[in-house]
Amino acid sequence: MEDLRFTVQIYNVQKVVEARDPTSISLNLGYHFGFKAAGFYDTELTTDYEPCRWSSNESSIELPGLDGSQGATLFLRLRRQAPESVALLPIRISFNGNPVGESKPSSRFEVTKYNIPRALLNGKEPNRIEFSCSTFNPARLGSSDDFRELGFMLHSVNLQSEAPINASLPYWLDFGNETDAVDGELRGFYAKEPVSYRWIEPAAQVLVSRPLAAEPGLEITLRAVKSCPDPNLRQFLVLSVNGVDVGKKELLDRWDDFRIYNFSIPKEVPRLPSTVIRIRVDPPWIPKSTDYYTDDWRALGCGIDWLRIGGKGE
Ligand SMILES: [Ca+2]
Repeated sequence: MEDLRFTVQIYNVQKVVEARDPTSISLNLGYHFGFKAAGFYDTELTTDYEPCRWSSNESSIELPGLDGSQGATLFLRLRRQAPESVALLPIRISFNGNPVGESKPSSRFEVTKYNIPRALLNGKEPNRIEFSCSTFNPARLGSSDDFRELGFMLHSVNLQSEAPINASLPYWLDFGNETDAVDGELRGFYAKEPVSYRWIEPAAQVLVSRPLAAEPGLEITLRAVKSCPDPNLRQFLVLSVNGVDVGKKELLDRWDDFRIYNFSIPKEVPRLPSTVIRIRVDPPWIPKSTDYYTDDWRALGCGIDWLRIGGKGE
């Protein structure tokens, strides 16, 4: 069988919990240089310490082949930052030589996505993404001593097959990973913690650009931890998939003791082109100034290490 996915991370060996996932290809430009890329400057850190690479006016990346029997979604996490006097034209994006869209990123990193019809996907040959954009030269504008021609800042790229999620092609998302916000569009998540997980707000959402297969017996598994360290405050994890509740489980551990929670996906859950998972913690932990447990005053749902959708009991 052809591979549908692999994820590349080279700087944290611990997080490779599962074998290669064949349904998507993820690339973090900050840390990974294994794929052929042209027209990008060396890695640097933004003022928010996010790794990225500036592009020049023409740039490209070659990703490996991805199963061509389904279409795919291309996700880009990028931003653009230029002096106000610079008129920025949209970035033109093509895929294997065909235009697939334009991007007008803001000055904050945001994820944009593009539909890649299956006719454009290469199964065995590399898939080439090309960017074309206007540039500016900070030194020439007198705003710094940087003489480079700068286009946009790219953080990461993900090419995700639209193959339905089933027992043989599960979906896997590692929170706290460098590309997690691209691999599953995240809402209601706080910034990554250094040890590869994220806290959520009282409610959060993961949008997966793949449908659930029609087959029965699928389940969602999360590795999570309770936020409130006070054992007298009982907190429950409440999950819904595509708007249908799939269960409520008490969060049993605290501090650093993550635990695995399973939720069956009933057949009543609609099968949609994208799958929306809503995660709620009831009640959330909203620390009071008198709490001696913490110096963290955020409203916290729970901590989540990873999420998986696949066959039961694997
Ligand atoms: Ca993790």
